[in-house]
This record gives sequence, C-alpha cells and structure tokens, in this order.
Amino acid sequence: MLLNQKTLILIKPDGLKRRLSGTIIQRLENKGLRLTAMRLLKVSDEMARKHYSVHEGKPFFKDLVEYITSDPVVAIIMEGNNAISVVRNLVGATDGSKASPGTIRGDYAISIEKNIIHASDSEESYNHEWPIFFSQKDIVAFTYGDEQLF
Ligand code: 3AN
Repeated sequence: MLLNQKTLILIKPDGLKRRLSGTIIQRLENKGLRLTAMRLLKVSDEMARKHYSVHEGKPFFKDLVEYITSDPVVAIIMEGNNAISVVRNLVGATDGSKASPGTIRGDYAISIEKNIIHASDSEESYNHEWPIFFSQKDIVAFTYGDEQLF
C-alpha cells in the first residue's frame, strides 16, 4: 500500500469544453482522493512536448501536442492510497470507445484522442509530469472534514 501517493491529472480540452470538470473532480473526490493542487491553464507547445516526450516520434505525436495546446486544461494533483493505480482504474482504457462503462472514459468518451482526461501511469511518469504544471509552493496540505470515514 502506497499511502498518500500523488498523481497528476489533466482534464483535457474536450473535458473542460464539455463542462465535465466538476463531474470528474467529484468522481475522484467521492473515491476518497484529496485535492492537493489545481490550476486552469493553456498548455504551451514546450510544456506539451515535454509532457508527451515518451510519445515523440510516434505518428500521433504532432496531433497530440496540437490537441492538448488547442484550448485550456485543468491540471490537478490528487493524493491518496495507491492514487496512481486507483485513478488509472477510474479513468479507464485509453480508447474511449473501448473503455468499460463506469470508468470516466467509458462513460464520457468515444475517441482515442479526445478522451477527456490524462492521469499519470507510474511514479516515474508522475515525477516527470508534475513539475511541468506546478511548483512546490502550489502543493497545499490540508484534510477534508470527513477523512476518518474513508
Ligand atoms: P493514456 O492517456 O491512457 O495514458 P497513452 O499515454 O498511451 O494513454 O497515450 C497518451 C495519449 O496519446 C492518449 N491519451 C491519447 O490521447 C493519445 N494516443 C495514444 N495512442 C494513440 C493512438 N494510437 N492514436 C491516437 N492517439 C493516441
């Protein structure tokens, strides 16, 4: 069990523009995850290239960068027990048309590119991703009033 593990989440332009930010944050909070940092921002070309550097050279890299920079995103750090795998399971498979019902992508996405949300897939990814969107001073320590219930 990885206590208070952190994960980086992006509500992508399609999620934001479809007014799903509140719903997505609600679903993650309902699971018992804690908001730790959050901002609304337009991702620059440089940030996008760094964020998706593992996909550099792949045929969809250019479209990926163009898409994530096309409109604002909501960047979020959430924490909780095993947060990386917990959030990946809540997010569902990459291709929205194949993601299981009940997952965020399964319920709200039908494409592989416009798939609503990004979430770190490993601690290595989280360590690479979070400094692209946040600095240490953005990380806020607090507890919800009902944490003893989770
Ligand atoms: P995930 O977002 O589920 O971690 P990754 O990291 O494999 O998926 O891919 C990053 C993003 O690249 C995906 N969210 C998706 O938007 C896009 N992507 C991945 N594979 C493809 C593909 N074959 N064609 C187009 N876009 C893709």
